[in-house]
Amino acid sequence: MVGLILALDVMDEKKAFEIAEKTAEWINLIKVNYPLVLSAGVDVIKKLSKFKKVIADFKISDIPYTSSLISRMAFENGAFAVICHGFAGSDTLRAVKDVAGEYGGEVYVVTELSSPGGVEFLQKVSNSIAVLAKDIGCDGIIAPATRPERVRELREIVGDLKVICPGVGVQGGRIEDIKELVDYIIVGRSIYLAKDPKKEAKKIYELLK
Ligand code: BMP
Repeated sequence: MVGLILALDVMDEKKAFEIAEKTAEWINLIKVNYPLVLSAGVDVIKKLSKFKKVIADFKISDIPYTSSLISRMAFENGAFAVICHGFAGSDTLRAVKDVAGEYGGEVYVVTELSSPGGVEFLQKVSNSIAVLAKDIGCDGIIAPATRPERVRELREIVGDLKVICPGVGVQGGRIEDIKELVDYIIVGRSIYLAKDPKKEAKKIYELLK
């Protein structure tokens, strides 16, 4: 079955806990990004980990040294995985992977963004990024639910690496178009902006069966 990752891009810690608690039964993992970490502090990762394991989506894309410091912050504070940008290159990916290895953590690599701008630059190199992620031994890639044909091609490249797809719901991606190709989907606004986040998470969970 495809897993459901809740993207908790809210700015208020209390609200984040509320939604995590309400939806915990129907989600597999939580993903935090800058909006929550910058407003609540990096220890929010540890606090949320009591509900589900947390992926730190810092889209790491700096020089290797700085990237390794960012990765260490994520893992020291309880993350089980980090997300980095593949365009930063093999040295950065290796640096992030080395740090992850010290913590038994995982590394996921963005290929092309799910937003329209993802085709402007990233799409031209996203197949090569997927090859790199596989060669370096990362745990998986982030691929765009908004472009199922690209998810198919990227899946073929990475084989049994995990494929995680954001872009379902508000961005226009549809579960039925990618379900057979992916390991996890990431859903944010459709759940945390819903009147009843628990009901919405359950609805999405059922669609993933
Ligand atoms: P939403 O379901 O509200 O569109 O949120 C999607 C989440 O996935 C956001 O946290 C966003 O940063 C992330 N994301 C994305 O939407 N597209 C990508 O290509 C990569 C991402 O990490």
